[in-house]
Amino acid sequence: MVFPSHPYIIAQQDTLIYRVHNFGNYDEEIPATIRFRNNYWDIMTSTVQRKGHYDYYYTFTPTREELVILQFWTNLQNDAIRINDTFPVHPIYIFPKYTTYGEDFDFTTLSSAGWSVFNLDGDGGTWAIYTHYASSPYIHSGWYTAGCYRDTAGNNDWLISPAINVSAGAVNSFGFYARALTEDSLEVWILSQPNPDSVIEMVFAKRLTGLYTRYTFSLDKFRGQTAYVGFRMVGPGNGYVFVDDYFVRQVPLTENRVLWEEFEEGLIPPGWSEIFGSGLWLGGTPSEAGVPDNGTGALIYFNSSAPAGSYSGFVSPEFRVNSQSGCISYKFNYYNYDGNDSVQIYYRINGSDWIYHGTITTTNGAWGTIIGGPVYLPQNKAICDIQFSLLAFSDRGGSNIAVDNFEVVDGTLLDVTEPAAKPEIKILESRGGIGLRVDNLKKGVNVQVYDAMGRKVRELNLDKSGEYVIGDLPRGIYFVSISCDVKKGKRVIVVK
Ligand SMILES: [Ca+2]
Ligand SMILES: [Ca+2]
Ligand SMILES: [Ca+2]
Ligand SMILES: [Ca+2]
Repeated sequence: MVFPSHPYIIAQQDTLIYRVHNFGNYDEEIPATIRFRNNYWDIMTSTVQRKGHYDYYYTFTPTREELVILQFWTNLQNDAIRINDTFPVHPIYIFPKYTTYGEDFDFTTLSSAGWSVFNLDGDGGTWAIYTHYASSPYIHSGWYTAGCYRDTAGNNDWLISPAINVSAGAVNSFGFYARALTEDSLEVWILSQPNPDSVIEMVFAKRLTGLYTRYTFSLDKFRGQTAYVGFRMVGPGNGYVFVDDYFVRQVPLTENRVLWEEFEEGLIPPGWSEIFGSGLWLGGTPSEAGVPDNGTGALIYFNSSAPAGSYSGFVSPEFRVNSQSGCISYKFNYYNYDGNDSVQIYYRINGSDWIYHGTITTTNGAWGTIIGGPVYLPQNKAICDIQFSLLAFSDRGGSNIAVDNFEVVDGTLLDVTEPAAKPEIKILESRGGIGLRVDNLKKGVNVQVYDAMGRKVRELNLDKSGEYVIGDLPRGIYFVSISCDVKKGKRVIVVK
């Protein structure tokens, strides 16, 4: 088998070559079977001449991020050596759409691919490429993986990636699969130079188990800079840590976009994450989501069959904006056929508390477009780090909520004029209740309080600035929704 187009990336056409050799003394017609994922094809090669070979080309265009199983075998009845007729099971990894660097560690050495290794503990064990063999199937894809062997006296071994030019004109992220032999610790750092002395930030520190797990991280706080990713094996080890199928993904940004996501991976996209819930936001095709095809491929959806009141946040990368306009706006495709399930839209600036910006419910049987904003940025800060969150609530109904083509722009998407002094509502914890302080109010606001089960427990309309207390609430966690765009407020409240 020959892999001329690796790495394999969603939406890019790929080719595999199955090469049938005939080492015998006679020309042969050789029946063969190809396995791709769980599909099998019986093929008859044209005549394979004695001492010659025949190339069978298989072309495909990947549509989701996944491990694909390949296998190939011929079927000569009278062959004396059957074992060499089968190409062993060979998993290839399909990288995300817009992968600009995909490393399966299968056809290279670490140094020739631009990776550097620092064995700072000075023992014999460090990062290298390890192979798959029958008793040690430690690869994620192909036959090889990067790995680090322990030393019982302690480990401080770095594997540092090639340089990443974190583009100001792209949504930048990286990801990888990692596991331990049994249990061992791995750290992941962002570096400014290919050297362990130049650490900027630790993004990951975890005791890995023996299962390969996908981890992804945004690089959009480093837009316009050069970064390196450093994998560090730490602590006394039990065996190996392995890293395979590392990638850098850079989604191009056009016009005034500052964030863009198409959700083509069939998984949580690189750099995005889920908070509060687990496995309630899912990637997939429209049919997997149970929604009509909107014509733009895969999407992300919220499982509304979860117990009523279940909720989960779907969080964008934190992305750096050097705003020309002083405000941002957002837009996405949305589908929610029926029920009492809903999505609350939040954003935050420079790591502030989450700020509520609106609630969307059903779309009456058709895909709709949600447009929000403008969201004004702090006037004294030209560069801001921004993040969005979609907090969805389940009604245990059958109709899921689907989202696609999420975009944030620098500027406005609608011709909306906002008042100069923005309304501001501060939410305060108050014994047995929730306190509100309201300033700069020009038109009425509607305030709704939900309990942790998603039930609305209070609603009030405020028409002037001042202080208010929503009292007589049992102890617990409450969500506070406010109907207009306000500057700052703490939205998740614990009543004691
Ligand atoms: Ca070492
Ligand atoms: Ca591999
Ligand atoms: Ca899509
Ligand atoms: Ca629904």
